[in-house]
Amino acid sequence: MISKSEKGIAVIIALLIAISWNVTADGVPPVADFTYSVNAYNVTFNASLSHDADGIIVNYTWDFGDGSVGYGMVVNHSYAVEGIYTVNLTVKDNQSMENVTSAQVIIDVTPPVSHMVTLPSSPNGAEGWYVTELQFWFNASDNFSGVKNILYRINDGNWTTFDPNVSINKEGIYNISYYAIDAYGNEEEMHNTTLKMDLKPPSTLFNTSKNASDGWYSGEVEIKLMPYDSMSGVKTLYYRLDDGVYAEYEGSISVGEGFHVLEYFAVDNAGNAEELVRKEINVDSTPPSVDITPYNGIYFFGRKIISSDTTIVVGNITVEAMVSDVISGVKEAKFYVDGEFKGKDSVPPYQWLWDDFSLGSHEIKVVAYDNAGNKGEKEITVLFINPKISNQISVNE
Ligand SMILES: [Ca+2]
Ligand SMILES: [Ca+2]
Ligand SMILES: [Ca+2]
Repeated sequence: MISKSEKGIAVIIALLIAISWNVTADGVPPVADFTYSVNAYNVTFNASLSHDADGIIVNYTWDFGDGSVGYGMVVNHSYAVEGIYTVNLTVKDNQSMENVTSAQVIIDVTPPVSHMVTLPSSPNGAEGWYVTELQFWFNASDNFSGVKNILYRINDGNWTTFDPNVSINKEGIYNISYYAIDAYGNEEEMHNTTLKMDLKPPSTLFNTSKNASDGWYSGEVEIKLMPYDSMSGVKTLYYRLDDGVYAEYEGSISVGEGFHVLEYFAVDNAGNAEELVRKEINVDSTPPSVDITPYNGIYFFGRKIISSDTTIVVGNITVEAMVSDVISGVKEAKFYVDGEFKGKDSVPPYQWLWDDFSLGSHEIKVVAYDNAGNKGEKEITVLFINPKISNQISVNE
């Protein structure tokens, strides 16, 4: 322990020493200062900025920081390996007073190393494709002088100094080149990488070998599906008919009579799937069946009096077509007499009033159509006796 009085004595002694040093100091010490320039492993040191206020500098001593020393105002030194060296310069003046200064000298002949980082970190689609918006950036490190900047370009665009993240949200194939430069200007060899982005699913064109009429095909129909994709291309088109198992589409699809459902979707090479398409395909290849009354009997003003092998009608009569259709249903029935169109009916019962003047035999024909456009016919021969007496009677009344 030092007592309070001892402390005071120690301070006084220290002051006396300081005063005596100042008083006995003979002149002003020099000031050490230097510059240097680096060329790969070679450094030129120049201490001409060093000075002495009241004399001259008589000695320059360099400690190069790698275990070797040198002398002189301007010296060259070659380092064996890269690194960061602390260089000390000691200058001595003509009064043998010294001063030391130091600087860190970097030897760096190795370019930086850069990497590209993406988000998502790897392709999130099939076959190397990204299927969502993509971000990328660069990381770089350098051995000694530090990374100055990273340059990149997309396709044949301009070289750009990398700063923030780069986003790509448009589908395409991007060739990205990049490299880093360190503070000493050492340039890394260029990296090249390709990013492929496909954001849109394919679509499929639907084609048929014949046109539908009111939603009906009048016979077996060939369906052609033509998928296309703007970016990665179509990989597979899947389809199924009527709740079957999905199969790969290879050619056309034949759809026969009945009510059918065709479902399909295409997948591109990046794995994007088209939304399921559902088509109802209704095929009716069977024509309607047709029967006609009057038929095989003798009719008197529309009433059947007796059956007969032939058909004889006396007085006007409502001709009725009995039409039925198994799949698409009856659309209409048309009535012809001796090839001449007389009338049509699209609501059952399918009828037409035959009241022409006649005293002879005629061909009555009914042509019936189903909703798919199939045509069924029936023709009968009728002896039609209609002198129009009833009309004359009604007029006279
Ligand atoms: Ca470097
Ligand atoms: Ca696509
Ligand atoms: Ca039919």
